[in-house]
Amino acid sequence: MKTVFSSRQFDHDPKQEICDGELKPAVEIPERARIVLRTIEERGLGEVMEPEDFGLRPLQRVHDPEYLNFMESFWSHWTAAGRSKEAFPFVWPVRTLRTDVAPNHIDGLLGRYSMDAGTPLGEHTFAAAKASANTALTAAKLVKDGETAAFGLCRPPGHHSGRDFFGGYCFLNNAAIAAQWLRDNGTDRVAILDVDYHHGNGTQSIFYDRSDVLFLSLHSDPMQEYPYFLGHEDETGENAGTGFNRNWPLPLGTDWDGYAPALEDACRWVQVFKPDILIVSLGMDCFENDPISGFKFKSDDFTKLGQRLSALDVPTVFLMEGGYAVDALGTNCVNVLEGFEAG
Ligand code: OKP
Ligand code: ZN
Repeated sequence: MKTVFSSRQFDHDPKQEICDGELKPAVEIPERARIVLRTIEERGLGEVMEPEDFGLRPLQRVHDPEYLNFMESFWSHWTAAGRSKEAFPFVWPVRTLRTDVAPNHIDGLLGRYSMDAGTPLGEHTFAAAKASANTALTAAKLVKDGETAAFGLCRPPGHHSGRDFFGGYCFLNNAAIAAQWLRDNGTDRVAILDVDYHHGNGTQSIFYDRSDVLFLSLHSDPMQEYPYFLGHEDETGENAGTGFNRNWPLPLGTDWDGYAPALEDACRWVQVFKPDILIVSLGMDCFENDPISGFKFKSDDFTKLGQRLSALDVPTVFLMEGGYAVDALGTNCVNVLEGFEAG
């Protein structure tokens, strides 16, 4: 299987994040990509190639132009306000506050275009996020042009980012951008299966009213896990998209035996939908030793996941999302991809 990655993706290098009432070392770090690259090489998964530059157009098909302008100009506004370190939002337009007027001040704009205070934004963040989106697009193109599967080593990840906001370590929704690009380039039906430990709220929201892109997500129950405000079982789509969104919220402590029946269910939905291409939002944070997560996958379970997806017999684009047990991340990720190839 071919892997796509750009060294520009290393340039988003956050130092700290707000977590548990403290500033802690960031977990969504460049080392995540390094260990995956090293394991791909060690295990001979296949060629690693640079992404093509698809320009702004595919990003504009998913994200709000004002949001993209904000991201593009963020660092110059931030430094003009006298700040030099990475930024965190701290005020949001919640119920009773106005969203119909955009403030001028950078602190107001940070709140307008974000969902949480846990996602550091630095000088090179948006350049890295664009490279990550190009990685996703290039992997999608490989599969559209006939590869059985391809791996986009995306980081920063994408699935929490919506049409006009960043959050959950995500700035551009790589899976949504790839899905929309496929739809715009001759692919009729796209399914997105999100197996990251966290619900893919951004991806769900982007396709919620559409029947041409099926969104399926298995994740930790939002009653007790980030992102808390989306990902329940009763969210099944709206308008034309009614019935084209499915969530499997699972309890803390879920292991492979608890996960497998939900995965079977999701696989049946894929089979009924008959996508031309499947996009897998591939998080490895269901791993038992993940520092911020609460599931109990062993490394071998990731192989089983890959094998089960392979049995769907659909051309598949794997796009990396989360996974923060850095030492095991390469093994767990390549286990999925090798499991898919062997299955
Ligand atoms: C991104 B992805 C822990 C804070 C957790 C958000 C988690 C984002 C996960 N104190 N912050 O889905 O892996
Ligand atoms: Zn996650």
